[in-house]
Amino acid sequence: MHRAAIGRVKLIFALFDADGTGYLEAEDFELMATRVVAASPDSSDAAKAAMLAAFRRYWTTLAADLDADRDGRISFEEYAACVLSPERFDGAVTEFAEALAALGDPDGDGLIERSVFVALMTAIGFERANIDTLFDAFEPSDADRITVSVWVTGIKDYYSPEKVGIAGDHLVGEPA
Ligand SMILES: [Ca+2]
Ligand SMILES: [Ca+2]
Repeated sequence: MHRAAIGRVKLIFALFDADGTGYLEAEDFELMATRVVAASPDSSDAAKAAMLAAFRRYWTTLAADLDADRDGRISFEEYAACVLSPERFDGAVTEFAEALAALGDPDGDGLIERSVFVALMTAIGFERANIDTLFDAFEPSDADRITVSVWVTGIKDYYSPEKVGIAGDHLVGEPA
């Protein structure tokens, strides 16, 4: 696997371990869902509920497929196996991507302002400088907005181990 994909997997594991125990557990996903929803005060209750459901589905999908030793938590070694069969996570990742991007578009015009993007990505735990670089890589309009569909695609690319040279690699923050 390409180094960039390994970097993406390491970073997302570290961020999803929201409580810092060194393992992914159901509590991590509840905690992160709470943070992300709190960062989107203008979103509808339905959009917030969809985000929470997406986090929970993502966790149950990971737990069902990757918890090799069945201890109810996922170690990094267990998580890294997700790159071997990414197609098994397509549905959960798509639901997650669509729910997150929808939170970024509370007024439903299909566009996401930089400030909203930064708030959500900061809630997930990414570095501010990397968030801005990613937003720029999505080629925002003159009004500094990106489309919901560009972000959805960007999130799905991030989780695709075969993808190299993608915008999401800016999040990993290795020296250029
Ligand atoms: Ca944890
Ligand atoms: Ca385990």
